[in-house]
Amino acid sequence: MKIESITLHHIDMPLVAPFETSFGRETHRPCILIEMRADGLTGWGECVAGAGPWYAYETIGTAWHIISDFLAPMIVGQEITEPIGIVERFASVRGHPMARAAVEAAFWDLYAQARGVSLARLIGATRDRVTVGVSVGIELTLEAQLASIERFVAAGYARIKLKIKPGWDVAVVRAVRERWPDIALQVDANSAYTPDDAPIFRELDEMNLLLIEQPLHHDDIVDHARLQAQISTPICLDESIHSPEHARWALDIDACRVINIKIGRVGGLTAARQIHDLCAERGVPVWCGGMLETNVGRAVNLALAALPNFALPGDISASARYYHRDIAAPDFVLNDDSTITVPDTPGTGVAVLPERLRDVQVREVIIGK
Ligand code: OSB
Ligand code: MG
Repeated sequence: MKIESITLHHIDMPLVAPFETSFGRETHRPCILIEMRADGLTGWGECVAGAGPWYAYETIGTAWHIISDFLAPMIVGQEITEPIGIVERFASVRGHPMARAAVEAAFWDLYAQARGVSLARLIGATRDRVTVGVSVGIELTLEAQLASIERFVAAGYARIKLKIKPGWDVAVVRAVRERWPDIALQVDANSAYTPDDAPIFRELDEMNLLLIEQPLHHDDIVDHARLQAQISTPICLDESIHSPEHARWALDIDACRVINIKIGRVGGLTAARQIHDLCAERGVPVWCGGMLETNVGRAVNLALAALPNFALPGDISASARYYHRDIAAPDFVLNDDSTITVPDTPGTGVAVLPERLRDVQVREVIIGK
């Protein structure tokens, strides 16, 4: 396929409800959509870099710069036959995984469309529905927190992930456990703690959690290994795993017993599959994380989460949990068994709606003709 053009769309999506983590409260989700044209087809990819450098160093601004000034010019006008051709061309770029992943995703969509198969089938999916949970943001009071969880439980989510931060941890988790003694529950600290907080994790260790996600520094594996040795609840790494190499290093020193795979954080679908395969070989379960994606990114997450070693529920909730009007259709809905159906039409299985895109677009640039 000869890549004719790449268009970057910077959009800003109002969230259905504010989403708060240990690094802040967000009411809007900006993102960059990549529109790639080749052979009369159009592929779409979503860049999950945020408004500011809080979850990761990448932002909308850095991703815009890296994609428009470096990545797009490397491939526009080029004949590229396989997704690995994109990965190889980008191999000289250090860092900026979310920028690389977005462009690679648009190519995967094109590639699957050209073959007339769904992305899920193309990458080796073994199921047509994936089990999902919901990542619940921090609320201003315990009462409001319990009420928000209640709404998600009532909506049918069988696994709840609570965001925790210093001062909002043991007591909250205890209250949730008392109210829902048997629900599948896990927590995510987004790197808000230090090794001195080990006593907090020993208390959480008594609360029958599926896992504790990224308790310590966002680039650490050594302190996580020390903490894992003190608790029996599996530590799950999110922020610390930027590539298949990071995954291997972390597993080699027992820094975690579960990995949250996010396509953007690890630099693309190819790398995400490699981490999945490595973890499968080592008997380590993985699950698919989320970045409050639009339906464009969510469709790719669903394809990935349909691989066999995605053994734990993903942070892939129904479209309505995030946005009133998504920029792509169809919306994803939650089935009765806390699953979401994996698209089975060619490509990612979602179509961008031009008029909705126009309503939320901030800027656009075209590279190529
Ligand atoms: O740490 O998993 C995280 C959202 C933005 C940044 C980081 C994280 C999250 C989530 C949301 O937890 C998961 C979702 O998309 O539903
Ligand atoms: Mg996380």
